[in-house]
Formats: sequence, structure tokens, C-alpha cells
Amino acid sequence: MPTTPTAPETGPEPTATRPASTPSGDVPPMSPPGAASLAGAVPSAGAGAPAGAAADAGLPGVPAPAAELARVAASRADGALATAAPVRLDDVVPAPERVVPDPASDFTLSADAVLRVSPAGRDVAEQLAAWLRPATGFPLPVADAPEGGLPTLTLSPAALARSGEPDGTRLGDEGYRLDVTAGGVRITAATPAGLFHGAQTLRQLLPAPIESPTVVAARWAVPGGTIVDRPRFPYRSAMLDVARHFFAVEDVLRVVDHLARYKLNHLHLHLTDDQGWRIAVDSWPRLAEVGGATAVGGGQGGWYTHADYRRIVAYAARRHVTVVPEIDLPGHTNAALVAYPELAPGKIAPPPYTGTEVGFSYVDPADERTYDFVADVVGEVAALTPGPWLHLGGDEAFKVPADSYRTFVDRAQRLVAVTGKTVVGWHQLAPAEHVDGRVLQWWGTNGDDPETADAVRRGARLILSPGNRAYLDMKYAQDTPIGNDWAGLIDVRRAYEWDPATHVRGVPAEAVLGVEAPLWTESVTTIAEAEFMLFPRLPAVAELGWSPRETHDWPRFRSRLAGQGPRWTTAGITFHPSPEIPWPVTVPPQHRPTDRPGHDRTPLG
Ligand code: TNX
Repeated sequence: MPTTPTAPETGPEPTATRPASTPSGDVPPMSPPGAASLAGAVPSAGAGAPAGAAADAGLPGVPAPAAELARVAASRADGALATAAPVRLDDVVPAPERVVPDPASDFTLSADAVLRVSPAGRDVAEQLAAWLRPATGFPLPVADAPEGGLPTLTLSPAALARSGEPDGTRLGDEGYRLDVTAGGVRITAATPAGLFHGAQTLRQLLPAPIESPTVVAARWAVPGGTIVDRPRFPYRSAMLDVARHFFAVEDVLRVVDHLARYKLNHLHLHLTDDQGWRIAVDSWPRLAEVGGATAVGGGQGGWYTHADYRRIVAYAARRHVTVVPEIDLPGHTNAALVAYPELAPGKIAPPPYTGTEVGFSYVDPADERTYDFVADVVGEVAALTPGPWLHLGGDEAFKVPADSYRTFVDRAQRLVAVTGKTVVGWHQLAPAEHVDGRVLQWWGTNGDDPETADAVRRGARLILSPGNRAYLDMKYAQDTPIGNDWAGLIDVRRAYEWDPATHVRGVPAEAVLGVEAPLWTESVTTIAEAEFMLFPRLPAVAELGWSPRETHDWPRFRSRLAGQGPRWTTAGITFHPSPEIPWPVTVPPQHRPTDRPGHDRTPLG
């Protein structure tokens, strides 16, 4: 099938077609050490990094390329600390709705600071303290409100809001207000989720060395003024494909932290595909035990026990991220057919599959046993999942005739509905009947699909993941060492310069639930490689989901994004040093911009 080259920024959307076949096991190698990468030393403690986050820091048994990425980063981390520039109130990513700087009222965090918080915000305050303690070395005790006279970081849910501050209705489920004065920082929100987003903003307002896992001597200044902020779309998400390559629980937790930083509130886990079945199902145990053994290119398989999955869900929930499990049906099911040949059309087990072709496998839509399987699987997964969503996949079932596909999907959607969950599916599900609340996920590339528009008219809502904009498995450029290119090359500007509200013809803004950046992992084998594809594009998609359209501005975005680079380096997060972004250059320590007062920010390249 044809692939389409990248379109110019301002040109019409091209139609790219997902290739039906890629040579089996054809996984591009990682770059030679440091070639197109900038990575960080993986933090050893604190800073929200889960235990085991050091998996890529050159430990025995870790694939060399990932370890190299981390080593290169380690050697650059010191330089980044030296460049720590004062932050401006409007440097935040994603851009807040309203920013009113007051340079006369900067706050400096000192060793005797206390976080005071009302009961509903205690857990957020504990998380904020845990982010700030490693680098500052300050004790930062969390105490009950009301506040005292010391310099404080006050977290005040709406119940404690002073008169004149916005009420909870205006801030909504996820909004917050942040006031920085010389006397302290106050975050006000109607909900713990709002407080959490406000705390992430405060984290970004401290100088980049705040990300250090060890104590740094710095002036911990926070720029003065007020931010009032809330999201544009309620659903902001990223997807991790744990089926093509398996990612350990610790890796997934690390990804959750990355999402939370940029105010994304959903993690879609692509749990099943031809190459691997990654979630235990008690009623069909061979799915994980047999179907979980494989991965692309003969890589190590794996699967999550119920306890593993619950751990991911709970970790995410604490960070106000909802897990959306996907069981991809009726196609992308080779691993399930290997485990249970009775589900296969000819009742014959196919060989295990470790290549990267798509569209060849499917569960038999004509056999009643298939619907027992679907009911059992979605029933167990729904019971394990506190969030409201269950993703049914539905993509690329090329071998299933249209009418059988439709019958299968109608029944599968109803089986999800009886679990009490709301159906999500790739936009191929569009022709099926409407079930209450159902959500389609657009991954097309030309923004024009009458079937999707019709499904929306019949009540569906849409999540936008255009393949040629939001697919983080696409290469940044021709020479990107890993990734796909069937939807074109996606540099940061391309990931940023589109509008979810107007992207698909015939779909009104009110039907758009939000955005998602999927990371497929045919060529992504380690967490360092995953981060290399996520950063810096994930914050671009996060901003499309969170920030009001009026703030959309590429020159400003790229300069705000540049300020995130030293944070990632310091935190040990691998990223692609995209040439479009004016990353700060290292300046000699004697010219440290941190030594300069106020907002007199030194241009850093
Ligand atoms: C298409 S998008 C797929 C996946 C591949 C991806 C690679 C979609 C719903 N299906 O099976 O991994 O392209 O970019």
C-alpha cells in the first residue's frame, strides 16, 4: 500500500494509508550512542520516580542502546544545572488560560516553608512535598490549614477560598487558581484534581534544578502573580502499546508521571494484539500464559497479573489519571488464537506472531463461543477497572466481511454496556449502532470520513488522534533511529499545529471529547526509547487538549517548550533534541542566570 510523504505545515491534510505489511521482525535499530539523542541520568530516588526507574541506567541486562541514551544524558546533566534560568509566570506548559504576572511579588521558597492544606487536599500536598524535597533538601512538612505566619505553600480547596476568589463552579472539575505573593503560594481549586494540576504548575514555576534527585544549592524563586486555569477538553490522553513490546509495571508508572506533568488525565493501555496478550484473565488463563509469551522481533513477552494492573490503576488514580484498558477485537487477535484455537475461524491454532504486519487475524464472528469469550474478558477487565471506559479496538479487521464485522461489533458493544462501562473504539466502529455514551477514536489522516460524521450525528463523541499529527510512533524526521513513517514524519510543529475542535469534517466542536497521543511500540523496546518518542511531542498534544485556542501560538510554544529541556535532563527523562526548539545552551557556571534577580532572563540561545 502507498505511503504518503509529509505534507507542508499549511497544506491540506494528505491521505495516508496504514501499510498492511512491514517485513516481519523489521525493527529499526537504535541510533549509535548519542547520535540523535539527549537523555538524562535516571533518578535514583524521589522526584516521583517509581522504584525500578533506573532500569535503563546502564544496569546489567539492560539493552545497550537504552543504557547509552542514559549515559549520554548523565554527562550532560551537570551542564543543564548550570543553565537554570529564572522562570516566568507564563512559561508553563500547557499554557494556562489566564496569567497575570506581578514581578514585584516573587516568592522564594525557604528551608522553613510549610505546606498547609485542608483535608481534601492532603494527598496532593504530600505529592507536592515529595517532588520538592529531594532537590531543595527542605523538610517541607505538610500541616493542616488554617495557615500560620511563616512562609507557606498553601493548598486551599474551595472550602477555604477567600472571598473574591473564583468559586468552584467556575474552576470546574479540574481548574485551579494559583496566587504567588512574597508571602507564599496559594492554590485554590474545587477538587483534588484541580489542586493537583495547580501543584504541577507550581513545580514548573520553580527553577529547573527542582527536578534533581539530589540536593542542589539554588535560590528557589517562584515568579509573582496569578494564574487562573482550567482545561479546554475533558479527555486528554496518551496511549501506550504494551502488546507489541511489553513494558514492566515500573515503566508504565513512569509514563503515568509523564502524563500527569502535562495535565493529561487518561492513560489508554493497548493490552492485546497479535504479538501479545498482556492482561491475566482468570476464566481464560491461557490468554496471558500462552498469548503473553511473545513480542515483536522475538522480544521478551510478559503480562500483568490482576495485582499488577490494580497497582497501575491505583498509581494513576493518585495522579488523577484514569486508565482506559483496550481489548482489541475482532482483529489484532493472533495471540488469543494461539492460546485458544477454538476462537479461530478454522479452529486451528495459528503460529505465534512476532512480526509487524496487521489485519490478518480475527476471532470467529460466526461462533457463539466467541461471544462467551468477549463477555468473560470484558467482564473481568471491567471489574478490575474503576474508570468509566472500556476500549474495544475494532481497527484493521481486514479479513472480516463488513456485515459480519458490524454484527460482531454490535454484540460486543452491548456486552461492554452490560458491564456498566462506556464503549470506546477506533473510528472503524462508526457504522455500528449507537450505544449510550459511545466514543470513537479518530486515527485517520485526511480529516474526512462520512461514516464517522454520521456516527457523531447518531450520538457518538470523538477523541482526536490523527495519525499524521498525534501518532507518537511516527518518526520526527527521516533520520529518526526508531519509529514508523506510514502517516508521514511528525516533527514538533506538526504535532502542535492543528485544532482538535475543527479537525474532522462534519464533527462539531461540542462532539469532541478530547485528544490522545498514541505510542505504538513495534520499534520501541525500552522506556528510554518510549520517552525519546514522547518528548518533546507529548507536551504539544497535551497543550492542544488543555489550553484555550486563544493561547495557540507556535513561536511562544516552542520557547516555553525549550524551558522543559533542562527539567527532563535533570529528571533523567530521555528526549529527542528537536532542532525546531531553541533549547537552552549550557553557559559557564560563573554566568549562571540563576544569580540574576527578578525576571531579567538571560537569553539562552
Ligand atoms: C495502526 S491505528 C494501527 C496499529 C499500528 C499503528 C502503527 C490503529 C488503530 N492501528 O495496529 O501499531 O498503525 O502506527
